[in-house]
Amino acid sequence: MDCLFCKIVNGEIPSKKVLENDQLLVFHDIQPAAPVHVLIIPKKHIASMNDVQPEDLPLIADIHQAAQEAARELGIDKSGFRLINNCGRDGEQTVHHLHYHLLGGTRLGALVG
Ligand code: IU
Repeated sequence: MDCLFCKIVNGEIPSKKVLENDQLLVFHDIQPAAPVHVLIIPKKHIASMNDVQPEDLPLIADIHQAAQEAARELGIDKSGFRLINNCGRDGEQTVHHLHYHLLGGTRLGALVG
């Protein structure tokens, strides 16, 4: 499959890894939008949040746990962070392999409100 993040999972494309287990990979975004910007991805190819099936839901819980662990590892757990999923065209999703952006290291500003 011609998926960039599957190639990162397979090691065909190198990445700067933060955490890895059997199900998930956390690595630094190549174009950081904040002082800390990593991506949390399932190793399983799921195209977008719209494609998450009921049997994938444990993975979504694992992603939240990985976000906590990565935040601790990267020293942003106390100051706080933002976890974002972009889905589909209007969500500006550019890589069609489910991923969550973990951003922090500065005051990020309000998105709403
Ligand atoms: P998006 O949510 O699909 O818009 O985010 C894709 C992200 O993947 C974006 O922040 C890119 O900088 C990032 N990325 C990457 O880390 N490595 C790559 O080789 C490519 C994109 I292409």
